[in-house]
Amino acid sequence: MAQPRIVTVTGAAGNIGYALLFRIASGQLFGPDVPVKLHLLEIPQAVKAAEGTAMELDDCAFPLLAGVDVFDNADAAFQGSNVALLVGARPRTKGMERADLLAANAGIFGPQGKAINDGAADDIRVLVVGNPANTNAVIAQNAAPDVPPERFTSMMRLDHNRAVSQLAAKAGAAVSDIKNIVVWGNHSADQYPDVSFATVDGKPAEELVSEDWLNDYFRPTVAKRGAAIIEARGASSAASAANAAIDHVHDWINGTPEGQWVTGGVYSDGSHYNIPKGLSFGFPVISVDGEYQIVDGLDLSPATIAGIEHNIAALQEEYDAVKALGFI
Ligand code: NAX
Repeated sequence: MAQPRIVTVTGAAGNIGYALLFRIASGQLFGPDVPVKLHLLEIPQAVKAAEGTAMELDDCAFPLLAGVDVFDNADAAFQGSNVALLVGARPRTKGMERADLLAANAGIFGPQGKAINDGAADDIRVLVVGNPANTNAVIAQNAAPDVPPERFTSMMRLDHNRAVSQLAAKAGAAVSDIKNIVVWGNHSADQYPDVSFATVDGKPAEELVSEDWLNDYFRPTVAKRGAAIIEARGASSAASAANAAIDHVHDWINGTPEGQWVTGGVYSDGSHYNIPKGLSFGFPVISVDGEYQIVDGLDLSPATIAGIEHNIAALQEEYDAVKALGFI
């Protein structure tokens, strides 16, 4: 059997972690022929819970699972990692200022980025899920100067999947008939879900849905879906977030289907769509030979450009704030 791939999952005892780990162990991240070894990273208070999850993983007797180790130390947890899923984060609590939130998360994602820099495998691929995901990815990436910046990504795939599902329902089409939606920008209510280039069973989506539906229902529904889930379930998205994380990494490693893009929160090198260098931004991406590439040269409508500019402003403000605080 092939050498096991090491996957480090932070926040392993949390809700998303619980929805994620069993699917990774069953082979859904890399594919059905690749064994995996799981490294679970938690804060000391949650190590016991993570150990309980590790026991359950053992009890599944997954043929592809080559082992599970639990850590409360980032340097050890990222040693030899091929994939890092950074899920654990500091949530915003009542009365917390944005600067405090960014600082608390910099205290998590800075050291984790450094541990990845110092100990992960050369092919390390990082997906940041913990919010604010885009800026946490920037913090981790800046703490890892020896890792190519494109290896640090942020999760926009849940927003993408939500957009696909909404358009399919409206068009009365199968999800598999929807192609080339993109959600530009930030995993927040600022995001700009865009169907300008989308097709439904080969037909342009904009011929099937009205401008009013797009403005009044589609975009706000996709952008505020996380809040709607909390309202309905009394808890935030967990299985759908885990599913999106698996989609993101699976496609990164195994490639996107011919002629189709997905949305990825990826590093901006400053050369695409006037997005400033250094941001982690939701772009249309394809994956070729194990690397996400930004789909370039799309002819953007004025509305899309305005949506992108709004997201640049929001993310640049967070970027400038963490820079001013000395975290990058
Ligand atoms: P939970 O609160 O259930 O779990 C978080 C876990 O992270 C806890 O077990 C905690 O002990 C652990 N943790 C905290 N600091 C840590 C550290 N320094 N090292 C390792 N572990 C640490 O949250 P959950 O529902 O699992 O959500 C996790 C994160 O995903 C949150 O930040 C959430 O906002 C974010 N989300 C991001 C989404 C996206 O699309 N980008 C969507 C879903 C989700 O809202």
